[in-house]
Amino acid sequence: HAADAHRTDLMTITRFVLNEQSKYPESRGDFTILLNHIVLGCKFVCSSVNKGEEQKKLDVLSNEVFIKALVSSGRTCILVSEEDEDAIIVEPSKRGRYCVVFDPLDGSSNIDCGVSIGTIFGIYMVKDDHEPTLADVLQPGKQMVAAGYCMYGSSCTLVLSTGKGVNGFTLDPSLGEFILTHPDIRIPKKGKIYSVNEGNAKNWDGPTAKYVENCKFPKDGSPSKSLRYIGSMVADVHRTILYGGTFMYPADKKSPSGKLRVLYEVFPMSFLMENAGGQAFTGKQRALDLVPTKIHDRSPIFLGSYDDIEEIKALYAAEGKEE
Ligand code: P6P
Repeated sequence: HAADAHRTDLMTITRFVLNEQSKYPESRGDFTILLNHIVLGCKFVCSSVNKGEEQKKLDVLSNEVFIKALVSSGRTCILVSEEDEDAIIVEPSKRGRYCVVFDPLDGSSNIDCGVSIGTIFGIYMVKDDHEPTLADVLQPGKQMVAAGYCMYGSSCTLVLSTGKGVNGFTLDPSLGEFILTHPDIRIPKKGKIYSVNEGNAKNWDGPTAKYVENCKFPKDGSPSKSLRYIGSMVADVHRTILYGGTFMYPADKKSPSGKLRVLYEVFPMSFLMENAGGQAFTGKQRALDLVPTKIHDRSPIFLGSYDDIEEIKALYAAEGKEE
């Protein structure tokens, strides 16, 4: 009967978050309402991706759906989307205390060939109801109260952290609910996989080149690591958090700040990694300590298994000493 009990448990993402929030007497359920609107956006994108909508429309459609869902939640005051040059300041009558930074459809260039893509989001909370300004979102990632992604692939999986661990939920299309399927995700302490675009190798700096070399020709005689690179951040990060190893988008001579965006790619994935027992490093510092100066800033990123990232940090520290 255990399986049946589990089946009738119906731990939906809403119930799960309500349970979590009930530990905070002062919480008025605002976060749960906000999350429900993010979940609504994810359900819409999931059904559109599965209908095989073509990329152009889907990019724009997803962005509009998330903006409308977030504004109508009445719980947000600033939105930053990968698709919009400027931040969106929510009209006063609909304002709440949360700032949401998001990429509505990350990796969308992969849509037409069926590779998994995803929505990535991070949530900050403003302290009071002052007139919102960019300063409310130009905050280090460690100030986020929650972060997550929804991967649209063979199934639709939403992975979320509110700062106390990481949990995964899978959309049950017959119920239209995200059901808890991956409770308390912990990334393996060390992995056997590295994930990077080797096509950029000629432009890498010393420490990155050395780390990748060690993955392929281990000095300690251990087996070589496997290279897995999908080219869709949500898919590469999802594999990394479940199987272990590293995902890297390093700086290179052509792009000294790397390619990935701080607010809605680097910070949410770093927040999840740390909450799953892993690490996230920029090559210079802990990723979540970074203070963005502009809403579309980029940063190099090395994230994944705790011990593997330690190796990368040691290589950068050694380079620092050589200089
Ligand atoms: P490259 C997709 O375009 C994306 O923003 C991320 O999802 C992905 O990790 C990265 O860029 C891939 O970039 O340069 O390796 O094609």
